[in-house]
Amino acid sequence: MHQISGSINRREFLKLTAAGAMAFTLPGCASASQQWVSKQAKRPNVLFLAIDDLNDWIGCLGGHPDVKTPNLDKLAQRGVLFTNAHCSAPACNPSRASLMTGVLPSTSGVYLNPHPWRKSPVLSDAVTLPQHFMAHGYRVVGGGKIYHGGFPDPPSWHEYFPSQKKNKPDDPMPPNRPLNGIPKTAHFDWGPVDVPDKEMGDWKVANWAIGELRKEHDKPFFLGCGFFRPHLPWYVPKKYFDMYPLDKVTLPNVNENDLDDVPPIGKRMARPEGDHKKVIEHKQWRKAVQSYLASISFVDNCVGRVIEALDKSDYADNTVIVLWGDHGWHLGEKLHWRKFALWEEATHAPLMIIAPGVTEPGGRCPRPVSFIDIYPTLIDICELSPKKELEGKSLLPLLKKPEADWQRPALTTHGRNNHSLRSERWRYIRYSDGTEELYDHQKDALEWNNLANDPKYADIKKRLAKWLPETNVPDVPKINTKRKRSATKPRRKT
Ligand SMILES: [Ca+2]
Ligand SMILES: [Ca+2]
Repeated sequence: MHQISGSINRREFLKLTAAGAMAFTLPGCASASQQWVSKQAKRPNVLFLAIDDLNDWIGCLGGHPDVKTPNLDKLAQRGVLFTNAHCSAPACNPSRASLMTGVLPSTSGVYLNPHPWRKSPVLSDAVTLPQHFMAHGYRVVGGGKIYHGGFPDPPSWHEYFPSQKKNKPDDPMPPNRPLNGIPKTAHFDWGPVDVPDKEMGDWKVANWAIGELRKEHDKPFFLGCGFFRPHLPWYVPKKYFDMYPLDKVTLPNVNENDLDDVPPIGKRMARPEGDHKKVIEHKQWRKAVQSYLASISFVDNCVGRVIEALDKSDYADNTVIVLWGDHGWHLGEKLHWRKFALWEEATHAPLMIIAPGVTEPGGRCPRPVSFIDIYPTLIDICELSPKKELEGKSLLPLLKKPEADWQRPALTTHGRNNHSLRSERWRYIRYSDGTEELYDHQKDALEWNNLANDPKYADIKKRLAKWLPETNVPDVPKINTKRKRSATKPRRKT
C-alpha cells in the first residue's frame, strides 16, 4: 500500500495548515493542532543524494566494464533506475540551479558555471525544491555539495554542514602536486593520497548525514547530502586505486577521427588540442581512467554508509531516496575530457528513485528523462502543492510503471542556444549557428556517425526540433571569480 495515500491532498492541506496555525494560537483547540501534526508526520522523508561529476560508469548502468559500485547497484535495485536520464546543462552550476529550481537554463539565463543563479531575474525569488519542502512543514537540512561551490543558498536550508556559507568540507591534498606530471594542470590531477577515509571531505559529509538519520525527528525531513568525488582532483586513498590494477584498466573506445563530421562549435567544445593532447603526451590516459574509477568506488562506499544508516534508523520504511549525478564526463571520447559538451558522455548521468509504496524493486526505466523532472516528481510523491512555473514533468507515472508511455525527449543546453535533445532512439544537437548533429542510438551508441546532413533524416530532425525551447534568454552577467578568489586558494575551473 502506498504509504502516503492516507495523507492529505493539497486543498485539505491548506485548510488544515490554516486550522493548525489557528489552533496553535487559540486555547482549547489542542486536538485540532495535534491532528494536524500527526497528519504532517505521515508525509515521507526525503533523502536527496547528489554525486558530483558521476557519469554512467556505475555497475547498474553498464558504462564501464571494470567499475565496482556494489552499493549504488544494490540501491538501484530497490526502486526505479532511470537508464536514460540527462542533465539540463553539462556543468555543475547550471545543472544544479536548474534541478533545484525546476527552471531551464534557456528560461533563466544560467548557462555556465560563472553565472550567479540568484541574479537571474527569473530565479531571484524562486522557491527552490528544499524551500518548497520547508513551506510544507519539513525540517530541511543539507551537507556537502548540493549547489555549486560559489553560489550556496542559505534560504534553502534550516541548517547546513559544514556551514551555510561553506557547503563543502576541505579534502586532504597530497604533497608534491601535480601527481600526474602535467605542468600547470591545476585540479586536472590524480593519484592516491596517504590518508585514512575519515579525513576525506565526503566521508565527513556521510558522517554528518548518518548523524542526522540517528536523530529523533518530530517532523518529516528533507535531508540533502552532496558528495564531491568523482569531481577533480581525483585524490582518494590508495586502497581504492588498488581495486583497479593499472595494467587491467579498460580504456574507453575512442575513434580518432570522430570529430571529422562534427560542426565547428562542437569541435571547439571538444578542444582536442587541450586536455586530450596533454593526457596523451604525458601517457596519463590509463592512469586517469584508473583514478576516476577509484574515485567512483570511494563515493560508492560513502553512499553505502548513509544507506546502511537509513536502513537501521526509524525512517527506513518511510523515506524516499533520490540519487542523481549532476552531469556526465568524457574521458577521451570525442578527444574530449570533462563535461561542457552536448554528447552522450556529458549529458548522461545516474538517476534512481526509491519511493516506498510507489516503486517496486528492480524497476528499470528506459525513457529519456531529465533532472528538470525531479522537482515535480518529488512534489507528486510527497503530495506537496503544485507549482506552475516548473518546466519539468513529474516522473510519477514512470515510477509506478517504468515502461509507461513517455513522449518528451530530454533537453540539455550548453551555452546560449546550443541544445541537445535525447529521445529513446536519437540524439539531435543544434548549435547556436544552426549547425547540427544527429545520432541513431539503435545503431550507433557511441555517437560516431553524424547523420544530420543526410536528407533521409529530415523528418526525424523536424520532429525532435519541435522540443527546442522557444525562448533563449541572454546570459546572467558573470561574476568576476578572480577578484573573489583568495590568493591562497588554488584555481578551480568547475
Ligand atoms: Ca559537476
Ligand atoms: Ca563522428
